[in-house]
Amino acid sequence: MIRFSTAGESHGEALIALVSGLPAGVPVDLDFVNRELWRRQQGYGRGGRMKIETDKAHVLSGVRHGKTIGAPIAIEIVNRDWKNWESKLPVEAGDPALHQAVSSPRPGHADLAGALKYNFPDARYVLERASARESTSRVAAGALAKLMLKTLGIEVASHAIRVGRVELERAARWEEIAALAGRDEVVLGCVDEATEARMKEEVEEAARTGDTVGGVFEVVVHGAPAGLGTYANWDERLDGLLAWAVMSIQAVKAVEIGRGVVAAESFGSQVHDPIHYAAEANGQPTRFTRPQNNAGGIEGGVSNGEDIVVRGYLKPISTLRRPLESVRFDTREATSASYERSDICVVPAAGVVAEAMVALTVARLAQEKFGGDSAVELQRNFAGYIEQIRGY
Ligand code: EPS
Repeated sequence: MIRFSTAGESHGEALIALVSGLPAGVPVDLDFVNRELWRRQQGYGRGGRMKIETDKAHVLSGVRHGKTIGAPIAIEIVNRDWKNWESKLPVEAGDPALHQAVSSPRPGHADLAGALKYNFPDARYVLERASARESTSRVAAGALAKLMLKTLGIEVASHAIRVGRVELERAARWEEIAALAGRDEVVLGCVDEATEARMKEEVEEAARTGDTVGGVFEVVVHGAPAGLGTYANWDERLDGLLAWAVMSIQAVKAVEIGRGVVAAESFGSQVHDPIHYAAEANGQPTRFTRPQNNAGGIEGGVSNGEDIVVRGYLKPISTLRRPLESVRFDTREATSASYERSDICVVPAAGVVAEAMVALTVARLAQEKFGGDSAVELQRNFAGYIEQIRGY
């Protein structure tokens, strides 16, 4: 079963992703992995750090001759910024005079809670690990999960549906969302050009005023069969697992499955997706069809064969150029929060991170259901199940 963990600090030497449990024989396209890392760095409103970094996956183990071998995969992504921090954040004791303290905590960031918890005199070490730079490792791990899912015909994509006050007011088709990943210039990752232009204005306003702006991204899983996850146990429900995975992303403050938020203020007759029956449904291996997908492809904690739809709600980044009120750690005097540099908006980048987290979750549940130590075995088991559903 896929498991993964990450290591590394924002201004340390490198970030690490350790992924184990992938079956042997999954083709690993390094250009694809690096393209995913590139996508995470894009978007209008990203900060100065993205001009320094060109994230590249250096695979140390578990992949030979372009395929997984069933052994743990270690990936290193070097921090180019490290050369500016080597003496300030040494592994050895180093020179305390070079320590670059984060002297007043930023409201909304982990700074204060982290310093209290770990008994640090300032927030330097807190931000080093709490920073969303860690999400680079998640994207590398998620790219491997996507490559495994691809062998089963399952794809994952994302798009921006809100930046600040600007919302996408029409439905987006899967083809439009999937096509965004092929764009060589990412603005805000919205399928609608006019809406994207208004989203850009929202970011411009925040930039002008020294502020930051949040938003909402939507992740869609296309081609997943009915039957992933289960209602049998609370901790095996697909919706619960996806919510956990997406909520764990830095700056995500709410997660929605399908139209969950609107559903809460609607009557049941307006919300639930009618069930129809057709001899053949869009080439999908089911004959039950749904004219709409408010459930986001999950009913009772189980995938129902429709696209799986997960939304993440992002707070505005908590590092503001026009800092908020804070207090000095050392003297307890009132001051403004520390500021080095920051992003203004990260909605499309967070969508890429969420794709990774969703892909890792769906890949794990697919492995749980279909098993297999090799890609061949996994695909055979998967095909057998699809055949079963087709004959239902
Ligand atoms: C990030 C790199 C960081 C931040 C950002 C995410 O780089 P630096 O701190 O050197 O500017 O830009 O981190 C945060 C949003 C945060 O709150 O810490 C990245 O690679 O995504």
